[in-house]
Amino acid sequence: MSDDTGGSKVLEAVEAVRAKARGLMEATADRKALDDVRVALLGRKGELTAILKGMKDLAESERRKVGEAANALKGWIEEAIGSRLAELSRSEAEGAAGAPSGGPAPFDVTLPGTGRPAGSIHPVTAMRRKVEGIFAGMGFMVVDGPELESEFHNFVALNIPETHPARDMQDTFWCDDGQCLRTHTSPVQVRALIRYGAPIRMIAPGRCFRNESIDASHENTFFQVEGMMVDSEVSVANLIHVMKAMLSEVFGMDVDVRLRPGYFPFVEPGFELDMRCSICGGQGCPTCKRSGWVELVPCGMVHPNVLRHSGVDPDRFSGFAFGLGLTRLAMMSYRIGDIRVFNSGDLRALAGLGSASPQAV
Ligand code: FA5
Repeated sequence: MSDDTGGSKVLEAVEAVRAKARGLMEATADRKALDDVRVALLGRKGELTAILKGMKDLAESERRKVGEAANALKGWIEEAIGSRLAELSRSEAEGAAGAPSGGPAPFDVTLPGTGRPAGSIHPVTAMRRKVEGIFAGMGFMVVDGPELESEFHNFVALNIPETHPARDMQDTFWCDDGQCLRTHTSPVQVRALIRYGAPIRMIAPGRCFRNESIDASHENTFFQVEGMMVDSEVSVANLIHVMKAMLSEVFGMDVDVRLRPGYFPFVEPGFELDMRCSICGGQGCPTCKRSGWVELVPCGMVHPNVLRHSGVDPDRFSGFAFGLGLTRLAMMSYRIGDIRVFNSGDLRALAGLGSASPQAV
């Protein structure tokens, strides 16, 4: 005979409470709802509490079985409430972060980006590229030389021996090993002649250095473009033609220039080609030292001694050379009144300059 005093029914009730508890907990949307579930199941008048209280009416043998099942369910419910509470706390925290009134706004992929300011080509680089293009069109090759130069290439081969007064005009920075920061791009004339021989048409853009006082038109670091054409019948007429062709290409129209005699130990005869100041239109300003003219292209016919130093026979070949002040050309072209802007790193001064079209004077 069975001694079932209702224990199997109570076990069924325990399982029914477990199923109900699972459903209720999954449906809870917040802490308050979860607490209500806890009270409904485990509170003083809760369903599981009622089962536990009713155990006293069961037979001894059933009480233990039902007790174990009911206590296991109690443990399960408490654990389930704990994990559901953790889930609810996490989503509440995420909701607060995304709420318009607290924390950063939620990420919206449809909003326009904040954008990054686009960089631009430095005006000196833009001008160098333009000049290279112009000379390439006239059959000149573009060559490069070292910024740290030997005394031979920077001075001696250019007809400026150690005691020559012309050295005073190009004071520079010397290394212990006798090399110097080149004062001009002219040493590349010598290097190119030694390497390629004559006939030759070349330009050599590059950085130069001088130890001198800085003002609106003088920097200790600036750019030049050296140019040279050596062939069997090159004359001053060729020099003038090439200079005018280059400047009118750069400025997009005929520019006002003047030639005056100039002295450089490595050319004979030597000239200074000046351009009417585009900053003041020739009225006089700090950039042109109030003269209305900016010294732009010193030039001349290559001195026979330079050809000799470079292994070229001056009886067979002649040529012209020039040293264009590239930084000053960029100043004129982009109407930048102070050379110090170029090395200042001030983006307000440089932004967009290099991508603008060069201005006619
Ligand atoms: C020379 O440097 C010669 N090597 C040029 C040359 C080459 C003459 C070939 C004949 C034949 P000069 O010292 O004048 O010359 O400089 C040439 C140009 O460089 C100047 O006209 C000027 O535009 C620019 N320049 C010179 N010094 C500075 C400086 N401190 N800051 C900015 N630009 C400078």
